[in-house]
Amino acid sequence: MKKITIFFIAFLFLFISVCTVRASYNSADYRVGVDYYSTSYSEADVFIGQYNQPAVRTLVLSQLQDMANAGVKAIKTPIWLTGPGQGQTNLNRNFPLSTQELENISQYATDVSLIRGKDGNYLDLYLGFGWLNCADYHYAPCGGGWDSYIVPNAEKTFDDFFATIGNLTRPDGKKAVSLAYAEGEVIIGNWDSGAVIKPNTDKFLTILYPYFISDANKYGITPSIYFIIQGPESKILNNSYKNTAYPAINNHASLDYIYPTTEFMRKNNIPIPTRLDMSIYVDASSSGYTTLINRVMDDLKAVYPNNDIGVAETYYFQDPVMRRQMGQAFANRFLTQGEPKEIFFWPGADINGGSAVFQWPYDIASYLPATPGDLNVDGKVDINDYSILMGNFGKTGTGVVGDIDANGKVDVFDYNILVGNFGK
Ligand SMILES: [Ca+2]
Ligand SMILES: [Ca+2]
Repeated sequence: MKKITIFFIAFLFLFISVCTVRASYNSADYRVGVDYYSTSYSEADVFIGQYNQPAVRTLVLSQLQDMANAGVKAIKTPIWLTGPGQGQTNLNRNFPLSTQELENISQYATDVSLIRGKDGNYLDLYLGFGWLNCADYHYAPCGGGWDSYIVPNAEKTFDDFFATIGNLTRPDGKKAVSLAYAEGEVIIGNWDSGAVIKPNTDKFLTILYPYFISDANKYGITPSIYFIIQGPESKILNNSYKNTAYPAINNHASLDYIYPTTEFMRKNNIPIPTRLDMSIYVDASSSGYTTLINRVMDDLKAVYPNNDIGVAETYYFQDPVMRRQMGQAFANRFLTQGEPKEIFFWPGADINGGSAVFQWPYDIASYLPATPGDLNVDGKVDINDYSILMGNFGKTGTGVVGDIDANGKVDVFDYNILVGNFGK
């Protein structure tokens, strides 16, 4: 009798576990993209200004196809406004954009729109502006400052840009450029010293961003800006964080830049993008990226329960182990919780001290969802993963390695997933 009961309970357990294996987020719906602006890691090879050179265009096209073949779903390309007369390097673009630059952007968007991925999908293309030198609205150093220089040149830039790319469509009828960012990493707020972190961001959001939105809407292109989450593990995991000005982010230190910014937008009736996009540059020391990324996503979910999340930029570590850990931390979070829906990594010399030499092609696989149960993210589910799971069996908490279904405990449900994928 006893034996039968135990057998029955075990059977019931297995039955329930089969019925509840993971939340139903499909790995095919997860979108990995690249912040792609240069044909190498170097700013010297930023391509948009040289796109009318056949050799540059050919190289860009082959790299785009490589990325699409590797599973990339979207490309995000920044355009840095700087000039005129600012020593036109490959990075710097005129402000407003020149006719040649607009032609290059149009040709590039058209070219991207014809590239298909391995699933037959067309690539989504996002374009966004960066603001440097004369175009740097934070300090408005040129030609009479904000009102007589920044505003008219920015408005002309937006008008010309949307008139150039606004009507381009892909073969499937969708927009060649589906989303445009007016600016990235916007911050309303002060340093601890009291100085404003990014001066004139309030003016940008109240004057220029509504103009940008209006232009984008004329063409049915999604207008957006993105925010930033950054900091060391000691900040992100600080459970005694208090913010007297914004108590809504008490114990959510990761939101110390984004929340004051969205509050400013809300109070000034500036549309907040329905999908909140942001750079996520957090630095693990001892806890690892799974814990850190889960914490950031938990903070976002607690404070912005109704918004989808997109990661506009994150690290492309030179170290392949770290790279895979962070890529998998995002992918696993999507598979279990449905967010973030999309991440872009930023390959560039500004990461890890500027001496990085990245081999082409980019390591896309580390960012794509791995087989559930591949706990040490080495590309296969084997005895090593089994040992990790057994070592953590019974442990509870957020982001414990082995909690494959992210229900807060390493248990028989996780065991069944791992065993079911053993050898894959
Ligand atoms: Ca493994
Ligand atoms: Ca579990």
